[in-house]
Amino acid sequence: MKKLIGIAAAGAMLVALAGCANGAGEASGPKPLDELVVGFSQVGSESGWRTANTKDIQAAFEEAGIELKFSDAQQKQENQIKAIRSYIQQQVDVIAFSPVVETGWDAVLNEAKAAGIPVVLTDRAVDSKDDSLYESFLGSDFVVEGEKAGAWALAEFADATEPVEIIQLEGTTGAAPAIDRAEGFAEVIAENPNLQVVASQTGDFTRAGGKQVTEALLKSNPGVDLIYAHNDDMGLGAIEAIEAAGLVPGVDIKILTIDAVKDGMQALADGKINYIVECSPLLGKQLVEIVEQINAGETPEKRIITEEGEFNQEQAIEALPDRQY
Ligand code: GZL
Repeated sequence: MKKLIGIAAAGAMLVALAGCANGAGEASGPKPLDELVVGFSQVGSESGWRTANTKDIQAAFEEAGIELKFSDAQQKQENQIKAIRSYIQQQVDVIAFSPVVETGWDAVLNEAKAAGIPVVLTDRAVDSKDDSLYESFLGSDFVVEGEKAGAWALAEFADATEPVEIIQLEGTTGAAPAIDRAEGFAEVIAENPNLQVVASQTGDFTRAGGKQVTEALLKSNPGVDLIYAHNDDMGLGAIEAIEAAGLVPGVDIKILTIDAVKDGMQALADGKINYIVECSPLLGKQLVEIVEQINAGETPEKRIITEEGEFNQEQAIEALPDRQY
């Protein structure tokens, strides 16, 4: 029986990719863009990055004249699964989402596949072994972002003769950016055994989380030299905690973050953050292009990695006036 279901699901997906399925799994050929409906499940609104990402995606679909059904999961996987199931019920043409964590998606993605609805991953990845469950992944290479952060730390403390104590503020537990940014950073700093992560805890990508965790970890690690935060928002929370402790952020304790959203770049320009690795939230235009390709019966690239840079204080001062987010 299972085999039969598998064949039917595969058939439905093949039919669906020859232009968006009409929900009953029949190929209906390319639809006019103003008849397309896309269901999008967003992680939440936990950070400046997320706000910019949401705005950019909504604006891109508005501009393309494609209907976007949007749901905010408040960082809860069960809310994303509910939203995806609702989009399946509504027989949308494409489902796109940013998975809050890597695991636990196969069941609902198989339901979308059985319904003949193509799925696109944006921003974060899933750990599914079956990559037929999604058409494309569009987002950053978070391991590379961690490696870039590690390379700056190596250079910044190259002449250290004493151990360099590092506190790591992790993103959401189980989220691809948290897992990969930690992995890339650890790999690179291993080159200098003086650089030691003395404490690592999740601040859940929020400013409040970054502040709370930093307050606690400063007490148990008074000699910390560097805070490596997986995003600007937790780094901004760390600044508040450092100042509350009567210390000078960026001087007494250096701060290294990832994202490069406006508030983070302003803190970098002010010398309170020392270096930022960029992670672009501007995925809207490319997501629309992927949806248009699927609608036209074309096969999008499986993995589309966004271009991004890195900033020191001088570069932040220069970039700030034109910063889109
Ligand atoms: C990265 C994204 C992360 C950002 C955080 O692509 O998933 O989630 O780095 C955001 O700011 O909360």
